[in-house]
Amino acid sequence: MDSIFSSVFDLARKELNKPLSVVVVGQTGTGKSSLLNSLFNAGFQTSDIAPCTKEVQEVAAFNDKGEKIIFYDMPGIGESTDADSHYLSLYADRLAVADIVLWTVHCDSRSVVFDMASLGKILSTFESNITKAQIIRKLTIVLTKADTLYTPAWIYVIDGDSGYFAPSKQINDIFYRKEEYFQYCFYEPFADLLKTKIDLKEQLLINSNDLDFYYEGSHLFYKGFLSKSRLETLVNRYPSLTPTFNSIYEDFRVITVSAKFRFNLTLLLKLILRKMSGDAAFRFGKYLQDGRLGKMPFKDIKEFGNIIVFDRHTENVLYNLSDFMI
Ligand SMILES: Nc1nc2c(ncn2[C@@H]2O[C@H](COP(=O)(O)OP(=O)(O)OP(=O)(O)O)[C@@H](O)[C@H]2O)c(=O)[nH]1
Ligand SMILES: [Mg+2]
Repeated sequence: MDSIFSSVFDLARKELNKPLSVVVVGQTGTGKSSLLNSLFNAGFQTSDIAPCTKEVQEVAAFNDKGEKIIFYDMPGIGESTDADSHYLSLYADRLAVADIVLWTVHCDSRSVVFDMASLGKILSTFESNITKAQIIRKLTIVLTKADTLYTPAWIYVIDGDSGYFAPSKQINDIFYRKEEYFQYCFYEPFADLLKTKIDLKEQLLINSNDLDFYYEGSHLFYKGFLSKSRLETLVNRYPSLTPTFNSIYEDFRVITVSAKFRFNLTLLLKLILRKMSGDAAFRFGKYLQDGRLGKMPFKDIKEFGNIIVFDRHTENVLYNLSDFMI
């Protein structure tokens, strides 16, 4: 009896000491290693040409108490059929135990067949629908390389010798619609598996047209994920449940980022910490302070001035952003 008790106790202690973990997966070249380099100076090798990361590698975010969140950078899928079957089984192992999974997709892509087939293969290794649903709930879809959408121009907001990038309104509108599109592609196939219990502190009369709600016994559940437009409708209709709806939306969210412009890195980390539940956002709050993850010195951004105007008659450079001083 004693030994059973102590082994249960050991397990519980192990579980408590287990660091939180985030796994970064997705097709080769979508910028997984670059994202972790921008977030935590991971120093991971990246490649402009060919599949790069071949082994799982890790970097940790520490707080002042020495607690950590481990981020695992995974090899990218899509390299070759043989490599993929090995990588997908690695993905399945890691997805089962991770707290959060970031699935990266190049923001300029619109094809989801390969990603969805890969996700399907991973899920098929788990029998129970409950496990499948748990894994889908861990997923956050990250649209990477947002800076590659650049007409009209991005805005660099300067404050002293540092600043941050913001997209123009037109690009922001494109991100909004892309996020809705990818959210639908990734989560809709699993909508029947996803349910969130709604705590009802006050009696709520659900409109009979709201088919995404249902009762199980005396408990009210929301079925599936929430799109941005559906979120707005529900918040207007049932304002007292705004925090609940926001959190359902964030559980099944798509977020657009740029490792190069450090765009939305603070929001991404905020989302990860919130999804981890408990007080992770408080414990690792130093990473979120004053938007520091999004800041870039002006001297670094000058190299992004990628248009040089050259006059062929005078053979002079008429315009080169990297020459500009402030
Ligand atoms: N413009 C732009 N390029 C990026 C960004 N992030 C990564 N890249 C480029 O995309 C290419 C691939 O980046 P990696 O970080 O090696 O991609 P990966 O997903 O780790 O690739 P694998 O390790 O092969 O799976 C490199 O040329 C990076 O410089 C970004 O935010 N913007
Ligand atoms: Mg890599």
